[in-house]
Amino acid sequence: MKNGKLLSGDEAIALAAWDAGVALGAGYPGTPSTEILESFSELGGHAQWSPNEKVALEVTIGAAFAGARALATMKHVGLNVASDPLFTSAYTGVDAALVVVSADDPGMASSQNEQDNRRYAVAAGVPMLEPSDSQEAYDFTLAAIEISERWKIPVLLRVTTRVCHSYTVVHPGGSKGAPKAASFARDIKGRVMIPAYARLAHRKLRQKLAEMQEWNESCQLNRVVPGSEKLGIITSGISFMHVREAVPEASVLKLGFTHPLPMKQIIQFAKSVKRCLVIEEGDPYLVEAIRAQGVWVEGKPDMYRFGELDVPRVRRILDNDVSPEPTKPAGKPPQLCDACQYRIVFESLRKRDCIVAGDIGCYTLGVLQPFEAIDSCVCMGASIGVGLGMRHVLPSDQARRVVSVIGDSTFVHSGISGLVEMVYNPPPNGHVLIILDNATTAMTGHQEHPGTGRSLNHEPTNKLVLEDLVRAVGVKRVHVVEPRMGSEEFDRVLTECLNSDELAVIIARRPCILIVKQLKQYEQRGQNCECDPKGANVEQGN
Ligand SMILES: Cc1ncc(C[n+]2csc(CCOP(=O)(O)OP(=O)(O)O)c2C)c(N)n1
Repeated sequence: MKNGKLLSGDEAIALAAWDAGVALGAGYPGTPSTEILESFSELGGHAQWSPNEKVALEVTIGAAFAGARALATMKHVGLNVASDPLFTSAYTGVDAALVVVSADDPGMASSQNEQDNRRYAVAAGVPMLEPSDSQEAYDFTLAAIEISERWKIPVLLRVTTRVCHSYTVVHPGGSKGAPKAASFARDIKGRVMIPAYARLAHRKLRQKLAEMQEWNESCQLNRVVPGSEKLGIITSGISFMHVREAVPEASVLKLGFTHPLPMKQIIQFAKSVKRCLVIEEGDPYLVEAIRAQGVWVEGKPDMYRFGELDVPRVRRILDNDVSPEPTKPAGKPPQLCDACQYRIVFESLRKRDCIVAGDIGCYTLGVLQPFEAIDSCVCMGASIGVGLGMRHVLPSDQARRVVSVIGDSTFVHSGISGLVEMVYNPPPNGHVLIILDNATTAMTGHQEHPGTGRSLNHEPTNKLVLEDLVRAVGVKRVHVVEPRMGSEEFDRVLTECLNSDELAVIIARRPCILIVKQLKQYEQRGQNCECDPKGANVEQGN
């Protein structure tokens, strides 16, 4: 353990970014990625939460265009939001390193789906690295910086929950050269993606990928663990750890640089063993790519596509065991805190038998007993569009019961354009939107967002005042209400809005009970703390 540090994968990525002189880290919170930027900030790095992942990636693309090393972090579904700039930044390339961390959540410990973002590397045409533990999270972040600067291209660092949150020893060191000073160099054809320039850029991208593939054939990011000639396993990421424990005698080709794949090395390995199996979590990404080369390798039965792998599951795959798996004991279901103000909102919605288009955050727990007061939840921001769609087509007696419910961080993330839609295409009976403003991003561990008026490290910054924004968009009926036990006010306002046939926004404002103490500390530190639930002390952003 000499000189070693016990770090989570997220902390190791942050440390590598710090050691490599990354000038800017931007992201949007999301399990299991959140701690990367928080750790980077604690180390002294310039880290900031953006309103959403698309903006975070764009900000880091700008930094990398300007010659500074940059890091964008997000959970897997965040990359859906950021995919538009991702695809075209593969064409534009970058001047200094840009590392894009996609933290995937196989098994959905805390997500709405278990998409496998290795597919994004192929679709966007960006190189991808997949670490298996914290040491590799550190080393591969440095390698991603090196690759990014060598080929002038954003690199996807794809991690999963177990890598992000497990603690293993890291020996830091080996930084890939000092960063150069940021400086703008004009490159109009390379950066301005009008079709004439983009056509050239696409060809250049394919050329870079071909070169990287060749380099990958002999690079140190992939390695063979010698073993039995009877059984060979091709694997990557956390699955490598499970494989080593489940079958220590097998030969293993451990892939670290997983797009573009080192196909010659893979084929050579597959041919060197009697039985060759691919063990991978999630989609059959590796197995399909290898079989497309005309090489037969065994994959896993489809039942193991769902959820995380572990050592017993790897053993079952090896035995081709498709019998039902033992069921895990059910955990205690989550619930809203006893004193959570959302309880008042959901009781009121339930009482009125509202049809609730919901969203993602702590408040999604309103779907469970005793409320069962959420009727849909698709992705961040969808509550508004989905609610409007229902209002447009339902008969008016039902349409009038439709309410959209969204949290404050989620509203800023992707609800604002839904609000514009609400004003631009109002349904015949209007619509009611409730913004649950608890002054934080509670779900992911109480991160700041533009509506709190505090930056990532809780320092005061300009504040987005939600009611001003809603009015500016054109909503006339705007209520700011403090939901409190024993008070009828929220209930009364909701009834009024539902009966009005107008477009209405109710901002239910009361700080999350779990951060009341911190908010007081920020206030005492003379920071811009907006705790007044009625909005009486609302400070205009400047
Ligand atoms: C695209 C995307 N990014 C991030 C997340 C992770 N996430 C889910 S809800 C949420 C925000 C919750 O904050 P807020 O809307 O304020 O509700 P609260 O939890 O405070 O009630 C985040 C960051 C996600 N599910 N999808």
